[in-house]
Amino acid sequence: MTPDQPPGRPAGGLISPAENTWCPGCGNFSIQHMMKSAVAELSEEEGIPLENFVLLGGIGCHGKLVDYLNVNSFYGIHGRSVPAATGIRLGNPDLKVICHVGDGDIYAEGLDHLIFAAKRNSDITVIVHDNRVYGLTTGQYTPTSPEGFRGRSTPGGITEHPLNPLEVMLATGATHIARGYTKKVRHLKDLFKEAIMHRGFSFVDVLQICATYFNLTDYYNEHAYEIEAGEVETGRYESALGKIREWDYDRDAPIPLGTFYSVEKPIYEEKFRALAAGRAERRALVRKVVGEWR
Ligand SMILES: Cc1ncc(C[n+]2csc(CCOP(=O)(O)OP(=O)(O)O)c2C)c(N)n1
Ligand code: SF4
Repeated sequence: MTPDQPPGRPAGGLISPAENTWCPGCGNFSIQHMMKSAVAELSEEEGIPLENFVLLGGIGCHGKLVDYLNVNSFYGIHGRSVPAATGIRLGNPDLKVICHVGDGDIYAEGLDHLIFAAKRNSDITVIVHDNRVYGLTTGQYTPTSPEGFRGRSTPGGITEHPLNPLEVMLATGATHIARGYTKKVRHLKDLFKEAIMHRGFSFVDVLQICATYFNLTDYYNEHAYEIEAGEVETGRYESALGKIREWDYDRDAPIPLGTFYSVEKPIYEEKFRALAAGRAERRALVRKVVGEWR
């Protein structure tokens, strides 16, 4: 962000001048523009200064988003941006910390970090660009690729069943769980805003079109539908689980989009700070030890 942008006001300059190298038709464009709009609108509506948004990227096509938006940002290593996000949020409670991760990045290399951030109810937002393929490395299968998927590393088709990431998140303690689709952009923006404003661990799996290695546009257009108000009781675990299980990322079935689960619970960063408060002696000792190693 440039220093002359006034805090708290959406700026036209939220798209950075970095050269964009995504393929034509890539769903990442929708995510980029809807995140830009979500940040700008939340800044205006909620009075959040633009410099209080922090984006983290994983490694892959998805991660480039953090270069393309003119907002404070940080690249994690492959699958490891989530613990860095928790650290940033722990260090500064005023920040809105948003991770943009890939399905290979976070459901394979980084799954442990995702699970533990959800378990802790860390007050961060995780947006998964779920194109169900490793895009940047040219088309290998990921944990959400459907059974039989023929990719560069599996020309005979994979013999594994995909995992349902929403079910994993519900089981491990995420307090806000949603799914969007890159062809339903207004809906996607609303999901982003809701997730960012949720207090606690919020998770949005975005069905993202990879135009080059796994283009599921026709399939999603035919199967995806928006959940209507009252169709799921978002405060009730069993109701959310029933809706989440309508589609298992494999079989032919209607694909619900929207918010499945949203509850308030104490957040990790506050509990941790409360624990550390009043331990001045210990903090001084830590500083002394760190100082000796400098
Ligand atoms: C630990 C580690 N393993 C493998 C790689 C190589 N690598 C870089 S990007 C990538 C695939 C990224 O796929 P995904 O997370 O699905 O993101 P996409 O490119 O589809 O957005 C891999 C395997 C790496 N950088 N680090
Ligand atoms: S390979 Fe797929 S995910 Fe990567 S930029 Fe191209 S269309 Fe997008």
